[in-house]
Amino acid sequence: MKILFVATRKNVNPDHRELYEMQFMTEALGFQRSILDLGILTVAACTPKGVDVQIVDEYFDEVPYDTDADLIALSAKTSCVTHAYAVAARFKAQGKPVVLGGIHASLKPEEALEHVDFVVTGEAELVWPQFVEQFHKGEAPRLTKAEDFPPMAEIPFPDYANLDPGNFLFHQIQTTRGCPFMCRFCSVPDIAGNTFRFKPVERVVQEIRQRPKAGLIRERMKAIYFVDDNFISRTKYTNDLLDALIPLYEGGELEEWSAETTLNVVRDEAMLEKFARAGCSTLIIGFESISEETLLSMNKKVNFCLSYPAAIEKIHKLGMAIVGNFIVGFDTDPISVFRDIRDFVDDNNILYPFYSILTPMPGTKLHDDYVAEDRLDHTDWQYYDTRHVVYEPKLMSREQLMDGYVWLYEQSYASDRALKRLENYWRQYRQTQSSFVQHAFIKWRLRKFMKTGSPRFQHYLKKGWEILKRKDVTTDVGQLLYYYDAAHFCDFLDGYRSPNFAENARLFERAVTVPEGDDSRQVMQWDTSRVKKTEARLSGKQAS
Ligand code: B12
Ligand code: SF4
Repeated sequence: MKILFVATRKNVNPDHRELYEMQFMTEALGFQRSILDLGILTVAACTPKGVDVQIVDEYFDEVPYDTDADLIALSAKTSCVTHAYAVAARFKAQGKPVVLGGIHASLKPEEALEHVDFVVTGEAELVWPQFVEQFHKGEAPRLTKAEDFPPMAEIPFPDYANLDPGNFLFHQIQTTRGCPFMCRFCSVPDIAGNTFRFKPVERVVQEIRQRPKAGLIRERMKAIYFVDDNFISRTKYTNDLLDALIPLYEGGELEEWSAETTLNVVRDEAMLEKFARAGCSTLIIGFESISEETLLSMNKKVNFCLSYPAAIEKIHKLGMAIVGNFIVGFDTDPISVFRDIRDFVDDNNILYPFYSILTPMPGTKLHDDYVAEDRLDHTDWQYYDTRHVVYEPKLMSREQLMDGYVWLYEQSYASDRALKRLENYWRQYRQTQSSFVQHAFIKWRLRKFMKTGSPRFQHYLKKGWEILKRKDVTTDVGQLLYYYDAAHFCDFLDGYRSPNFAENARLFERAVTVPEGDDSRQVMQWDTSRVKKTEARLSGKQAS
């Protein structure tokens, strides 16, 4: 028996972009893709021995519709499910049975069954081997539900057998699953459960050691991405893990890495120092909003640990950069939100802001609220990708939300102020300078892009390179390359501007942050008594 696993593309149109795909940067460095689909590689690894496994990643290869496989296995998050259904339809038309698993099918199994022959919900480790055997005997039920979470020690290492490690930039590793917090916009507690589960530290170490290597030079360009929802799940576990990572990093067995954490990471300074010593170069942090009212209305109380600026400063001082996730379009977001976030990012030298449009994903409390209020424009899932507006916001128009999102990216990445932020960051915090060889290599790789993109991008390319030549700052060509990538992404985003973009942009600049007499949206006020006040005010609001 043979199973073909297909990791489907998010965007079927190759001209469409996502910032996290880092298309420009990966191409410049000679990789084909930034990040793989860890889910499908993990399911492939759970397949019983004796079954032939072929994995095709649509980002690297065409889907082989003429395959001799007996079963086609697909995985999809909500925003890619529309295309996954189309791929399934083509296979089904040829009489090939298709099974779909992953996040979207787990949240919407009945819908998925209208498009595929079989659906397997939940984490695959325990149920997939059983499903494959039943399928082999012709006895597989159309819907199989994983009733339990698998023991973390038994999660197999992802199956990289078919994949050339020289083709992808980030090697992904998961150390924990689940999250006990209940942020209204987030699918994680529903999907992965509301308690933390931990992979034994020794198994993580083994997974790091056994990862497929791309050769000496390419391996040095790669980085590890810990995909946990919250890397600082439990202090004891995180400390143990960091203690194990430090010797790996110091011994050259682990390259620089990034991880997602909450802002609480700064609370324990000794632990924060261990992050830096273990090779963490970038912390990915869900700030989500700079308004306490918004955070409370979304139940993101985990962010009320310290003032944002103080927390950011602590991370920067240890030489780590920040990917700051911000969401726009909350009901409490006034039109000034775009300028306020932009200024906050610049003032605090957040190196890599990542902006999303609020999207009520299925399975979240937010989704239930929008359905109850009949506020969703549609459920065409391909647009549930945080890059499209799928509802009418309360304090601005749909068009302004879209323009504000595009404007934020432009301001933060494709403007002179973006390069200024990069320069400020380098001046204040960068400790090591990239080498002459790295500069020369990237310059050589960039030569084919020198005449591409908009005039704005061209100006940016030149200006960035000038800063790199400066002797008075500690520069990093890799970070500049990321800025080029994001500025290139902005060229693509320009296609989403409304005809009123210029007018809206003027409005964003001028908008009043705090309406007179209302200090509830004062930004960066995070002391406990204040939070309590806001909480009481909000519950009063809800009660009335
Ligand atoms: C790492 C990550 C990313 C990475 C890598 C994504 C990728 N292609 O793998 C990047 C940064 C690129 C990313 C991007 C996005 N992400 Co993301 N991401 C995650 C994160 C933190 C971990 C995912 C992961 O690797 N898990 C580890 C693997 C092993 O788990 P898994 O994929 O779920 O697979 C298991 C099961 O689902 C099942 N399974 C999976 N496939 C199959 C197939 C079959 C046949 C079977 C039987 C079973 C099965 O078995 C697997 C093993 O147990 C999750 C949070 C989470 N806990 O899931 C969010 C998450 C998946 N992302 C989310 C979102 C919203 C996005 C973006 C839209 C964000 C954006 N602003 O652009 C994009 C969309 C990406 C896309 N369309 O592919 C949401 C998805 C919600 C939803 N309903 O789809 C999540 C759940 C986060 C959240 N807070 O809600 N993401
Ligand atoms: S947003 Fe982060 S902290 Fe909140 S529930 Fe999701 S994973 Fe947990």
